[in-house]
Amino acid sequence: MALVDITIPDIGDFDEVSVIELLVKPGDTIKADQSLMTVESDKASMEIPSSHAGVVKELKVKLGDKVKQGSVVLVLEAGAAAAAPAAAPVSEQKQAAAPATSSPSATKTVADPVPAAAAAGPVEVRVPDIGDFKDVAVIEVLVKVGDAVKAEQSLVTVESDKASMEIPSSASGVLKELKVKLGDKINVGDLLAILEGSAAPATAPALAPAPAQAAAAAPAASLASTPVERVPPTAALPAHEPSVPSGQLPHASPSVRKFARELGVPLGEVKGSGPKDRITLDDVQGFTKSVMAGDVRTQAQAAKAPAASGGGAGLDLLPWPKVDFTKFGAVERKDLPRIKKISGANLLRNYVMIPHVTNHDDADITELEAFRVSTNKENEKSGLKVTMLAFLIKASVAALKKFPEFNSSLDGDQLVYKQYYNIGFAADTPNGLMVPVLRDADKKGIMQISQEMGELAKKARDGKLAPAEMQGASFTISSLGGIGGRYFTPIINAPEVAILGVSKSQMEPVWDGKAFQPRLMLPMSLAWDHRVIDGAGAARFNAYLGQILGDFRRVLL
Ligand code: CAO
Repeated sequence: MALVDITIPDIGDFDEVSVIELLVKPGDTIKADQSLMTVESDKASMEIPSSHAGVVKELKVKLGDKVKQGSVVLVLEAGAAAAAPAAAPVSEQKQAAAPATSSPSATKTVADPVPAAAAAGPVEVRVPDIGDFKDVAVIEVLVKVGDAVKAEQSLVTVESDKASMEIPSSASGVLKELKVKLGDKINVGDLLAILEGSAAPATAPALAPAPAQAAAAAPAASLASTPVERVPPTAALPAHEPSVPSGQLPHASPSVRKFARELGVPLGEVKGSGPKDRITLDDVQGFTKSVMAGDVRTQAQAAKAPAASGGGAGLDLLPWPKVDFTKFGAVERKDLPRIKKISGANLLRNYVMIPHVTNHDDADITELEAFRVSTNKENEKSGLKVTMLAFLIKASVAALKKFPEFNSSLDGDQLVYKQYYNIGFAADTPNGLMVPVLRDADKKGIMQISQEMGELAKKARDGKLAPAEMQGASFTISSLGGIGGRYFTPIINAPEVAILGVSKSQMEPVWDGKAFQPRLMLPMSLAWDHRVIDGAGAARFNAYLGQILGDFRRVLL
């Protein structure tokens, strides 16, 4: 088995190009013409093909190395196939291709160096030698009519499926006419642009004639451009199958790649806005801005900070602290009651999954409380006590009717508006929090609501609530008024979208425009799901509720 040095073939005018990607590794079995690595200049990127089939013995270059024509990049143990290589060794090709005699057709395409004296008239800029490539697409137009163009300034970017390159101007001047547009297919010698007032420098680039032999002798895989002196950077495009280990290379011109590399932007993560999702300079800039603004993270950043990586893949919180409490004093352990275990899991889910907001407000219940007390006095003998919560349920139904989204549930991208008004109310029981549901509150009077509530609350305390009596609520009220406190943030009982928390009312001085009046004020805390309800809606709901509680006759309106 012969060891063969694989060298960089003729790559045109490039003195040195950087190795930006290695596509094979020692031990790999490769075919003739298979891409070994990608090299890049500031104008073009190209893949370097293997001239032989065989097994990679040694890589002679690493990422970032500069290589040029003739550099040994790899040692290959040539296989049987090597006996009849698809491509002649590069050194042979070069010899065969070396004579810089122009083919007639190439000569036709050459824009000879323009003497400065003759530079005033229009100058045709043509597509230089682009090697074996035919019909490459214009994917970017980098100048516009009226632009002052310098010699060697890139005019357009063209791309095949194997490489991209920028086509430079062979002269300087003002761009009078652009002869190509996006999507055009171009070939060597095609007229690209007309410049006016050209003053081609003594070193004005001429287009490289493609040696006739090059095309004949070079294998399909070779980089067949053979530029002559003063040739602008052009790259022949290798006609070989790319072999990219992990997915496709991002679509971008060499200058964009260079720019991205300088900024440390991972091109594979940038979404291209150009034709065929090609990444433009603007895309790279936009991506950089987004990362800087914290709108997106690169995969590398996300890997370093998985907690904030998003994607909904869990909260990734710190582990719960494990403390040996006995180190600090005596302790007693008891199992969490069954209801607390169940309600705890529900509360946690609701707390974490719902974007809660709570609006606090006060309702003036001075008259309502007076009415409630007198009603209870009147009904003392019946034994039925009217509670403030019964009024709150009735007032809430009126507000739910006026603001129906509060009586809805989120189901995917839809809101389910309920036509029923079943009100859950939090009940404090020896076993923990339970939420019995008072059905069809809209169809019941205060007395009936008070009575049913009392029965449900008793059942809850006695642990006798049937599952059906805790289901089907469309809105919930949690009243701590009988206990105390001022405002709190209740947790929404999913899949409901709002919950009203009520705290202990107390007499407060309220300004009536002339003087402070003693008024009984009820603190209300309305927590709502911001996916469904907006702050303004919540404020209106609270205000309306306050109006009803302030004057219950409004329920009738
Ligand atoms: N402001 C001031 N006093 C109030 C009041 C309020 N907002 N609400 C009720 N009260 C008074 C009542 O007037 C009653 O006083 P009187 O005995 O002098 O008439 C006293 O507080 C007790 O009321 P109650 O508790 O018997 O009746 P209720 O309708 O207010 O409440 C129930 C019933 C089942 C909701 C209640 O017993 C209960 O369990 N509350 C706790 C709810 C809870 O735990 N919420 C938190 C959930 S989140 O963890």
